[in-house]
Amino acid sequence: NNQLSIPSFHDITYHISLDDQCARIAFDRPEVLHAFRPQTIREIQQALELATEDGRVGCIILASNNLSKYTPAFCAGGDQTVRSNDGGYQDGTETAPKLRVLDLQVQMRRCPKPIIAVVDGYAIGGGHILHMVADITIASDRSVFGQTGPRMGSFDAGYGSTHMARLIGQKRAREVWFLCNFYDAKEAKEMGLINAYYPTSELEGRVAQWVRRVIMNSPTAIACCKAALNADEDGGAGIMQMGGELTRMFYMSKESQEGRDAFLQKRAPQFRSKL
Ligand code: 1HA
Repeated sequence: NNQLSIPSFHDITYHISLDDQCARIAFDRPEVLHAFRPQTIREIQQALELATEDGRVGCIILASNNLSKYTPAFCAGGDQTVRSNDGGYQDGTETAPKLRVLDLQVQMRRCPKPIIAVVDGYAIGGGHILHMVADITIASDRSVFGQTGPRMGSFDAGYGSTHMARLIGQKRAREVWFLCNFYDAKEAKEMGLINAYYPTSELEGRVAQWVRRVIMNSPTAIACCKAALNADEDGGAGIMQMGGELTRMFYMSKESQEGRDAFLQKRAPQFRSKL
């Protein structure tokens, strides 16, 4: 019995759809446009780990739970009410101020399963970066994209800058950061920031179509494609990720298992390479 127990979350919701072999992690702070505090990020990290390890899950959705009485949003970035003067964000769950969202970005990149960001409304600041770091972004036509850091005293000089430039080009990335303009879904699609956008009423159904197409395909092939696409820009860390996928597959071969068995049986290995 490998049923995983799901912890109780406060700032997010976590669901698995067995029909679609899909986990849905959703921001659940609509009253602050899903701005994230350390607790929010910590919970997403836990949920992402659960989804990654759950053999029933082939695809992971990162979305938000909007309510009609609030402005629709995917995520309005770091919660500025818990931004400390000591170099990070700190709430009751954190013993020191940190930039925990950077760890989440790395976890999303290293997750071997495809992550689809579903953006319905504002994707701003650190929230905008999370959708960029996801593998695929599908948005509603009422979505708004942009960075605000240089306007309110912040910046992301990691993926938020370098990956953005890979997505939309150097000139456009400089415009996004230097001017802090906001862009609608049509502009975001033209720039290459998102894969597709649909009327809000159709979003859920369209996302389900994308998910069904993804889960039809080989999870190992997808994991290796993701690792290779990451390796192209992640340097040594990217090669490590791709190398890890290779090692995992090698461990499944008779040749590799002979090395382990010979060691355990204290004899010389008899390798028969099939290559
Ligand atoms: O740059 C980083 C990082 C860099 C390196 C490493 C780590 C990083 C981690 C995080 C970040 C950042 O995310 S910096 C960027 C932080 N985010 C922002 O600057 C966006 C702030 N929000 C807005 O500019 C506006 O809310 C909006 C343009 C998205 C929407 O405007 P609108 O429709 O007028 O709504 P608004 O009334 O402003 O927002 C609704 C409620 O949500 C407000 O609360 P209320 O007055 O009703 O009590 C508002 O204060 C709250 N809210 C929105 N965004 C945030 C927020 N509260 C806290 N933090 C927020 N980010």
